[in-house]
Amino acid sequence: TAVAANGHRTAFVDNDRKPAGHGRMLRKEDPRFVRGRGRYVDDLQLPGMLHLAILRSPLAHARVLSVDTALAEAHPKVRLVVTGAMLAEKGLAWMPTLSNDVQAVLATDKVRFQGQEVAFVVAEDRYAARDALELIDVEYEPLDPVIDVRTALSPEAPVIRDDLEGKSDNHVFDWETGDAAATEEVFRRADVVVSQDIVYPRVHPAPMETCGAVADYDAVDGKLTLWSTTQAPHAHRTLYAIVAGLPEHKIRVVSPDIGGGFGNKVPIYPGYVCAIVASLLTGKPVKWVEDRAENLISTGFARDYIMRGEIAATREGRILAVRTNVLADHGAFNGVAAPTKYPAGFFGVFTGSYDLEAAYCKMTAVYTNKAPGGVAYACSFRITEAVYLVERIVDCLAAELRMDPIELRMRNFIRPEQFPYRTKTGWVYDSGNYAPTMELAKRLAGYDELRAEQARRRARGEIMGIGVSFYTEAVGAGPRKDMDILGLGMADGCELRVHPTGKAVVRLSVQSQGQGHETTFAQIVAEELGIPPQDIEVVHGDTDQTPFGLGTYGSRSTPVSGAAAALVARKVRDKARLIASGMLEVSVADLEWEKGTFRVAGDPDAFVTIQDIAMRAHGAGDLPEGVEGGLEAQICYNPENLTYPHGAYICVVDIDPGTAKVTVRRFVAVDDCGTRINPMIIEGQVHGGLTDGVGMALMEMIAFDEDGNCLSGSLMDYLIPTALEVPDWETGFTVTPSPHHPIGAKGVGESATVGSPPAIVNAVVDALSPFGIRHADMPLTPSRVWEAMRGQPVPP
Ligand code: MCN
Ligand code: CUM
Repeated sequence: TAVAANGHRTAFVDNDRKPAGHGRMLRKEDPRFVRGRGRYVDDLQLPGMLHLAILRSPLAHARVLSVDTALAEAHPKVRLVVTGAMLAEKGLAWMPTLSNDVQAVLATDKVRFQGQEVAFVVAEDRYAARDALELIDVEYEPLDPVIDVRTALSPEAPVIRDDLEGKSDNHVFDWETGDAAATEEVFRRADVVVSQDIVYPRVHPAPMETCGAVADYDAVDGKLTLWSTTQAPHAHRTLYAIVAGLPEHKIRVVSPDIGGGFGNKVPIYPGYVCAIVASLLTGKPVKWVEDRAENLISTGFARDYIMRGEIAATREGRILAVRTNVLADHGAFNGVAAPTKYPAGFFGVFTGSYDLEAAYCKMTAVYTNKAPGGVAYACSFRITEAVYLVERIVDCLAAELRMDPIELRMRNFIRPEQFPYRTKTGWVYDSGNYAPTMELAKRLAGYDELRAEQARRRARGEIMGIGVSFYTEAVGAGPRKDMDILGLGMADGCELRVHPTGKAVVRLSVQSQGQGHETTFAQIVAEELGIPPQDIEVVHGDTDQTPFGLGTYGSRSTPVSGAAAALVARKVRDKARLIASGMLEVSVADLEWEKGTFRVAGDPDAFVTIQDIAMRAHGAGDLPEGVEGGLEAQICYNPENLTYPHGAYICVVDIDPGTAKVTVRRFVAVDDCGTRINPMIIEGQVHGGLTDGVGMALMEMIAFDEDGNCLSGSLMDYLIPTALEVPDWETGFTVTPSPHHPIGAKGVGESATVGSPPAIVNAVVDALSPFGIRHADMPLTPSRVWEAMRGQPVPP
């Protein structure tokens, strides 16, 4: 293991030399991925399988007058054509969304966004299915589209959701948090008040693998198997049971290898339901896999918040209050996958990492003629938007006070002795120690020297910026009493079985989309039981094989299922202790546990290993009174609270004065996710999230023209970063364990995506400050930066 200059271990420990527990370990799943042997939904080939393709609306808002399928049905390879009207006859034209709204499976009355599902074709091969789409003749009556969220609530705006009884406007919900009056009072007496309009544009997770499903209904035993790209197989199964009226035990949802989810694979999409309907009607397995354009224009988008941020402070830089007003664009259907009580996700943590006197947020959500979604793209349930807001507005305040942005943050951090800390919007941060994390980032970046370099470069007419951000996230939803999705409480099961020879299998309710659960969950159990991770098989993503639980999103796997895995292993260890006492003929109190072995206190030669115990548990020998055979346990873990990871980021950018192109030259990220299970995987998660941040800050946006045509339907138009656009990431870490998690771990899967966009934007704004710029909206493309500079030469 090498130690880098930043004090950071860079080498990994060879699998074979790391017998058990936490630490760097190559991923158990990678041998199959690097050999091209992953099995994704689209790899599935079943005998007699048919292929489904979806006809999508070319218009953003239009009445559907007629759908003529005669020519498509006459296509020799077509087996089935289904329209919204046909689904309506079966009561299947509409389905519930995860936010208690409804969404059209296939349009009946109107189309409400470009790309909406209108009809589907099932054919012998996927080319024929696609070809036959061209043969369907749909007559539309175009309606005025509602595209600008700012005018969606004006009385003249056409009503998008006239399907909802009594709906006479485009309003989805109002939501508020904090104390309006107390905040107003603080703002009135503050020395300094800064406000800024801030847009977090609509972006898209754009996972490498698009969404898809294979549905296989067996009419003989009445069982439906659905292989699908889902991050939450159990929750989806329950919903299918409710929608399709099938008994739940006759539905099996399998989520095989997934090529990236990033929240895009949380919602239930019409395509999944269409595949199920098609299999029920044809009696054959049916595959539906969307293409890139379909993924970008019709599936779960992210963000799309228009925010006004206000911050109040003393002249000395003591932050007193934060206030915000948000207009949220939810698209045509409210398809946000957020806990029922949290229509704006966890946006309520917009007070950030600071100890304030008051805070208030008012939000209005509206329908527009755009694709549904909203909670996706490593958002930690909208904490991306919250952190961006507070970290941008704190920088605006720093500029106003002419104070260093790190200094301003340090003065206002919640102090370590204040944890557990209840924020002014009611969130209880479990643990944190912010100043050392900020200090470490400052040291790794060489911050003071960077400022000196910036001054030298400015004098030479170069445009360099340094940006800082600090985030606190809330990840690991439940507890179940506070959080549910469609009435299903947010808790997670786990089962552990140790076989006679001491090999184990652990079954999880969460599902990896690339995060490496097969490795880290084996490590969690290994640490508790002393069985090497290689001997622990992780089973996930199959409702027939795993206990019920709510799935992977909001970085909840480690905080919730990770806790379940540790506790189930401890249950097994408790039983193993009883068996060991019988084997060693001593009382339980005389046994000492040392990873994988029970020893008799004071007698080094008297011990049994967990493997010996496993054999005895299944063997012919006697077990102590009252102890059943076998070595297994199960648990359903209901978290006490969320976990609150934090981190400090520093970004250095250079802007080309001739082209206005921004280059991220350096990026230092110090993350604190409590106890670290696998540092290599954590770094991978952080690198991925930082890359997302560069994408959002500089390149990515789902844009529409005034007719509602999506202008970002391909990766030529929706730019995502590659290795060429990102620097060599410089990472560090601090460890502040969660007090309520059995191993002290907090989530990390979305941290860097949450924390990095403000650091990059703050760096660009810092670079442009000599031009009198205080804010510019993402994505900071060359044209936007050029506009901000107005093509001016660098001021002296
Ligand atoms: N980990 C660890 N020590 C910790 C915390 C986490 O070793 N203290 C490890 C975990 O055990 C896991 C990984 O890091 O292997 C991420 O853990 P966690 O933070 O619990 O997040 P989840 O596993 O719940 O993953 C979900 C999260 C989300 S919500 C999005 S969005 C996102 C992300 O993960 N999508 C991803 N990272 C992704 N990474 C990949 N490759 N693909 C995606 O789709
Ligand atoms: Cu919000 S994206 Mo992740 O929680 O699946």
